[in-house]
Amino acid sequence: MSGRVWRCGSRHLCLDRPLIMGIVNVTPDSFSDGGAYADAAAAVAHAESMLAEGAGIIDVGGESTRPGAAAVSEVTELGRVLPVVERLAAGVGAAPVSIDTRHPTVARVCVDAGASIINDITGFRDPEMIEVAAGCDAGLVVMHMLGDDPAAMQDDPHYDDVVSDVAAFLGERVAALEAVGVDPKRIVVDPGIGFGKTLEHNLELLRGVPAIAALGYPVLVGASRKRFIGHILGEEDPKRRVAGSVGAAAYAVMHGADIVRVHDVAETVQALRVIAAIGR
Ligand code: HH2
Repeated sequence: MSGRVWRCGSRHLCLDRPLIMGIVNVTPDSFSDGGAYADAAAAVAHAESMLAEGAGIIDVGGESTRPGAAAVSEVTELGRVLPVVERLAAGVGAAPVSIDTRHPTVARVCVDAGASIINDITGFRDPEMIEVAAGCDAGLVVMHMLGDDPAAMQDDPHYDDVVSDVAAFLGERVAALEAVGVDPKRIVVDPGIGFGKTLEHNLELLRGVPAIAALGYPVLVGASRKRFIGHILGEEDPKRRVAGSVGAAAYAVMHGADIVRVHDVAETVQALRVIAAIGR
């Protein structure tokens, strides 16, 4: 193992090879798989099959953040994700579980229940989220979202220069975490594909992965099945954007992403294995 590791509680995830984060949306309304895994047993079974296919992390979310999705209370969100986190974290030789939430109580309870990573789409802007991060040892995904309201983020997004604006935001959020004593080795940054971005912003951010990586933290990219892929392909149905998503993940990895967050694990594993074989 090289020196490149992501510290997530007692785990040290090796970043010598790209890691795949498999998505489990325990929601009725996620943009591409809403309702499919809303029940805990279905969500756990889906996670187990993604692990068997080669996912190194399972990301569990209980709130859809697609533009226009209904906000959910913390109680509802916790009721969705906690049984899934508990069951996955208790599995023998369990893979790391990430909790995808912007709500401090949900993050804290799930870490206590065994989640090793907090994935906050608002980049730990909430002071209570910073407290939760400082009070635990979990890995942290610090993501960029334009503004703080997913319902409004796609209303005419503007940047001076999207790559440098996003990098500056991520640098500032990481500094806020380190200022309260968070170990930099716990931190991963994410440009937040689709979170307050036009098609061209998303493409610039993918091209800009090396500039995001220059911040000095591992980079996570989540492009899977997103609308920009639909725009490029003229494909309305997110489930029919798999090959396009694999293309985006492959591009991201070839330009320095360490972790890709995906719905389609088996297909992404295939692509990354071929890229690794050629690269060697
Ligand atoms: N994208 C989504 C949710 N969480 N977390 C990170 N770190 N990066 C991302 O790009 C990201 C994320 C949105 O995708 P999905 O979970 O599939 O949809 P929904 O928000 O509708 O549940």
